[in-house]
Amino acid sequence: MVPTHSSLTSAPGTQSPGHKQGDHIQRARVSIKQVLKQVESLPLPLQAELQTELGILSGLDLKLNQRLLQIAAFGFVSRGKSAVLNALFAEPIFPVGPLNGETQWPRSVRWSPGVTDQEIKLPLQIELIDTPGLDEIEGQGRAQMAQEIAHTADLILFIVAGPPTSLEWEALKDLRQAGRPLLVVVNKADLYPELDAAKIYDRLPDQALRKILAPQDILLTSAAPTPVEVRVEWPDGRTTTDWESLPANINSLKTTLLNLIHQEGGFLVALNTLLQAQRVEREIANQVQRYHSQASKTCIWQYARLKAALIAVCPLGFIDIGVNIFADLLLIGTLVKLYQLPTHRHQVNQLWGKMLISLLGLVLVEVSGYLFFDITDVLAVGLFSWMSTGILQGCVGLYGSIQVGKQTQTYLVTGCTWGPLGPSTMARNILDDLKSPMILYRLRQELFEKLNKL
Ligand SMILES: Nc1nc2c(ncn2[C@@H]2O[C@H](COP(=O)(O)OP(=O)(O)O)[C@@H](O)[C@H]2O)c(=O)[nH]1
Ligand SMILES: [Mg+2]
Repeated sequence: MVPTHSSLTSAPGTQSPGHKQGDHIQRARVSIKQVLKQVESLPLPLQAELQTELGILSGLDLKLNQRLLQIAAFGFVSRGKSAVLNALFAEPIFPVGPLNGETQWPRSVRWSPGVTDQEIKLPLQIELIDTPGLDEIEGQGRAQMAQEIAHTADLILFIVAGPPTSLEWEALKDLRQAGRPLLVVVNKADLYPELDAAKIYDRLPDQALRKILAPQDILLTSAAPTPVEVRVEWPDGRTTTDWESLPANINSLKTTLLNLIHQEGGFLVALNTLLQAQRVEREIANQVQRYHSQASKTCIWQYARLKAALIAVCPLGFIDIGVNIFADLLLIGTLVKLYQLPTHRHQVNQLWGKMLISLLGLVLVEVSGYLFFDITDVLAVGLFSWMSTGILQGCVGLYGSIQVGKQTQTYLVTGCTWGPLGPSTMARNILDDLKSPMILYRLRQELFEKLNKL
């Protein structure tokens, strides 16, 4: 049997999916609040430059507070995107028409499905977003708009009319880059009586799409079926013809959406918000780095020169090694204080690795210096040898400190989202909680890889 989105149950003794979802939304809020607080501790001129990022973070906080799940409809022109959303909304809220360009700009509306069943009482608010046809917007603008909305949306409905064309599969592959769960809505099913969702799935041209789509993610709908001609026979014997409009048939889509929202809507909202927060925090860290670039360069050079000078003049190897360790630790501490970004264990090994290499380089020079000094001492050129060894030790110390300083910058910028309350850590916790056959579970591996890349 093909698992459906509704076949999820929590094992006895474990937390119910509803509870977990609520917890993740709360934790995501804490994480975003922490990033906002962190920005408040930055120098005022820098805060003034971060207004866009602050605006996005406040928007994300609001989204979590409202528990708002955003569902965006994408597809080529005239496939029935607006009609499908209207049918879900049960009112003609978005303009529908046979002409191109009825929907010029993305538009959104809050959707409260009339759910009476207590079992599937929705824990979230839902927003439906209508978009212009992917083939209606010109070139670069189209790709950019699609990616922007796709990155904001928590769930994407890709709407086609009848069997998808190869161009539509290509467009779907592009949308897939956003890393959001997808449902393929095959609309205008009334015009294609032979349509079969399983056959459409079998014809999926791309392995990457097959990885994230399951057969149950392909849904047939007739959002605005073509009226049918009916013959009316009057009591007086006259016969006339009339056009009768048929009701929309979007039951499979509605049921799938409601079950999906109930079973994993909270995960979708929390995860998407955290992924956006992660990108914003990363951008903030980049700006912090740019703001402090001169000060950090000066700091690295000062420590490196001081360390090099001390190592060069000090004749005792064990003191050189002590100075090396102490100066590198001091440099790291000063940079951490300067950047005021949260520190964490993520990638810290690479930093210790650089420190170790800096130390080993010096030890190597110390040891070879002693050997060389002993031999040349016998040859009575000791003073020259001692000086040149000192200079070499100083150079190695200088180089080591510059490397440690650079690695500290990378460590602070690339990993600031990995603190205990950081968006990356929180997002990873959500990924750990996903179970098959959740729609998000299919994206799990890919999202793990994306997270770890940052
Ligand atoms: N036969 C049929 N026509 C539909 C269906 N859904 C939408 N349409 C028609 O397709 C045309 C384009 O619909 P619209 O929602 O504006 O498409 P959009 O450009 O993708 O938003 C309109 O004339 C609709 O009446 C459907 O399920 N069956
Ligand atoms: Mg439209």
